[in-house]
Amino acid sequence: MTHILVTNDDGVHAPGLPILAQALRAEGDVTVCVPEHNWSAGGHVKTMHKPLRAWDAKLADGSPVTVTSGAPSDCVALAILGLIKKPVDIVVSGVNAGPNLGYDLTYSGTVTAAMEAVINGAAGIAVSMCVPAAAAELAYQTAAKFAAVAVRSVLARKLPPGVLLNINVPCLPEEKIRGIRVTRQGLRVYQDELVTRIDPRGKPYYWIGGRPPEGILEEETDYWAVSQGYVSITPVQLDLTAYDTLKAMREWNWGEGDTHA
Ligand SMILES: [Mn+2]
Repeated sequence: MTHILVTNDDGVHAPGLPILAQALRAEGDVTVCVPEHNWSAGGHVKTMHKPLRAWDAKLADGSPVTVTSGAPSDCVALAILGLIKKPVDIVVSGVNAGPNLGYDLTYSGTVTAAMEAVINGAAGIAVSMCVPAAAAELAYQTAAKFAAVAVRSVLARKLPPGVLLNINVPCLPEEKIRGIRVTRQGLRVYQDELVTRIDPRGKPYYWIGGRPPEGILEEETDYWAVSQGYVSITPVQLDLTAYDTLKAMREWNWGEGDTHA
């Protein structure tokens, strides 16, 4: 039977977590291993300079969960390297409270957990929901349903090595969702600004604040798809090489070091 590891970056109390785990129980054996607190925008972490702890707990619905003191990517590594005894076939990370579009991927704990899966030889799927609304339980269920669809497709078709799926689901009632769009990564526009304040001892401290990011509405991108009411599924590769630039750079003059001439 397929063994599915469910993790997230919003921590053990995230509303999307038990909903995702429950939806995936129809697809295989589900083990849940998550961070104890919220790591959103925590990026890809490998904890190397302090020990990690892990303990058993229960999710809000009473189902078992292994909680760790590490990051989402640590949870995946811990589980696959032996904390969870049964070999992991596929890691599903989410359902994240908020989208992971465009350059968000480089910040995302949700997506980097799926990257860690791929690095460790399992399949990886990240699932995010676009707007974390207060009464979003139904929307989480819709997102979890699409995660199950993606798990079935990935198990049937297999992804190439080094490739994971990044899924974003609009926060809409299921009947309003127009279907699945396979997309490319789009462009985010961040509106960050530095907020400087003074602490009670008279020293400055800083927040990176600003309005929520927007995006460029280019067709067939992740940002475009969710803005049009589609579920966006983007295949993402861990090979970050800029191939067009690589080709061009071999034509540059590298002086005495040139081996391409
Ligand atoms: Mn998050």
